[in-house]
Amino acid sequence: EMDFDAVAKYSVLHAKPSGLTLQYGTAGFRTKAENLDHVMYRMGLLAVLRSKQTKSTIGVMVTASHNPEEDNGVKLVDPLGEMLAPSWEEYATCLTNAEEQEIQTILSDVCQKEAVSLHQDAFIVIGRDTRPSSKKLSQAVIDGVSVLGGQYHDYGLVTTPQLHYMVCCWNTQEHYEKATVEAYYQKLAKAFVELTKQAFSPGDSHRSLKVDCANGIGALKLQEMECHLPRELLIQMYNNGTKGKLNHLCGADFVKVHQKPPQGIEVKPNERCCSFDGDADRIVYFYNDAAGHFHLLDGDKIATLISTFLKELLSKVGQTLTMAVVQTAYANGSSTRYLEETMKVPVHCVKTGVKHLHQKAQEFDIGVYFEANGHGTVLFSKAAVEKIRHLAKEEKDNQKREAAKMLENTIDLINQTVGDAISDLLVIEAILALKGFTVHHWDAMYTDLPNRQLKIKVADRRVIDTADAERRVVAPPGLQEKIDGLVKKYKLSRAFVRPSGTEDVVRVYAEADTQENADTLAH
Ligand code: NG1
Ligand code: ZN
Repeated sequence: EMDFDAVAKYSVLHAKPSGLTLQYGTAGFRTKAENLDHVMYRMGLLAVLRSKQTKSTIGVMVTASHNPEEDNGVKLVDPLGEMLAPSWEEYATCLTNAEEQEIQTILSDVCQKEAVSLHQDAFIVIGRDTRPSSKKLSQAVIDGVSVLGGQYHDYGLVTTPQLHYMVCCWNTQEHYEKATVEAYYQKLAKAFVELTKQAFSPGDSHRSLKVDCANGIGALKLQEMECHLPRELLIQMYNNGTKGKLNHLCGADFVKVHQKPPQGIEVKPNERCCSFDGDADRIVYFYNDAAGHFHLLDGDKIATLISTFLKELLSKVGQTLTMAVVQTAYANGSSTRYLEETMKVPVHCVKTGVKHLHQKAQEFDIGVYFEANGHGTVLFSKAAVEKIRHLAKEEKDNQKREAAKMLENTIDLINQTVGDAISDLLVIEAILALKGFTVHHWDAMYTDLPNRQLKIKVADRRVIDTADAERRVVAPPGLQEKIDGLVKKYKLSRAFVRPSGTEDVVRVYAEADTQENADTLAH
């Protein structure tokens, strides 16, 4: 039975500001922190129902990722560490916008529709980023969980991908004892050391990497990770949160959108640098060349590096596992072309939002997915993992067995639940070390087409409707024809518009043969 009196009593303590409506978007709820207390409480309630229904541990992460420090947000994490199922996103929106007296009815409706058995136990794991508002907001989540009799574990300060990983551990019988942040570091460090065994030889000079931590949680957690890593990898951290403001003039989103280095870090020519975002689920690399020109190595470059590496290993192992790269419309046209034509790797384009990429990537033995903004990971099918583990142990041919072992360590180094800046960093550093690549070698795999992204405020962004993985507008009528007309004026050009799922803006993307043309086309 649900204790409706208690639900009602606590709902008053977490009152909804009147007139406020919010939507569970691509990354959960996001808005100014002061408007989120009731959302947190209600997501605590909903997480309990989802946990009872799935008979699994559910995660609740309090963060607004790359958004300003004054913002915050919350998302629910489903049993295997993946994003919340779409039907439940609707319940989340409905519950969040309900008036206090409607809450009970909505909870009852969800229980009925989803056949939630109320006597089932519920277990919720909670995490939060370093925003000043996050502690109090996560306490509101705990209130919601507790009022419905749910049990919980509060991981406190963790990166978003760490929380996803914990949820997955709790729900995988054999692994639930590994549901600690310390075990996460140990697993990654072990895989990294074994994977890079052949790369670092004694007496080698250090491979150094400068990391812009966006003044966020990534700084704390990378510091903890670093204690477990071999000394050959020299990580220097900047924007560690002791001075600057979260995501302000720094972080992966800033670097990607502005196409320039973050503040707070001195970038010497040809030095390899990277930026995390505010909750450390995104990473982009960058460097300045000898002439002082800035080069960005975004999610597309990362996907290319990783898929090239995996393809080489697969051919050494002599296995015909299916592999594909999944991108969105924001992927640079050059990357798609390079993957398809030079690497002969199939590429699929899906709608923006991690859940769409994740879902598509699950269709292959090995599915590499990255958004251009640096969010991504690699998924290995259960069958592929079993095959690779078997070969790594039993294969008689030395070379094949060694390649299988490297694949096995790569699998262990990757956080398959969601994009993870720390794990991605280690995968990239391992591959660069093994290949003896400088950041310039990596960058030279292909040359990005000049591009521009803009965001525009309109009265109602929902009037824009798109099709074909958001690459074409179907409403309002006439808009696509206008875009087509403009695109025709430039060489190597492409452009599209779509309403953002996380901000009240319309996003415009354009690429063309020169930066000037890309800019003019976008504008
Ligand atoms: P929206 O606001 O729907 O474009 C943005 C990013 C997505 C994804 C989500 C979730 C771009 C163009 N869009 O979505 O890729 O990361 O935020 O954080 O980068
Ligand atoms: Zn993020």
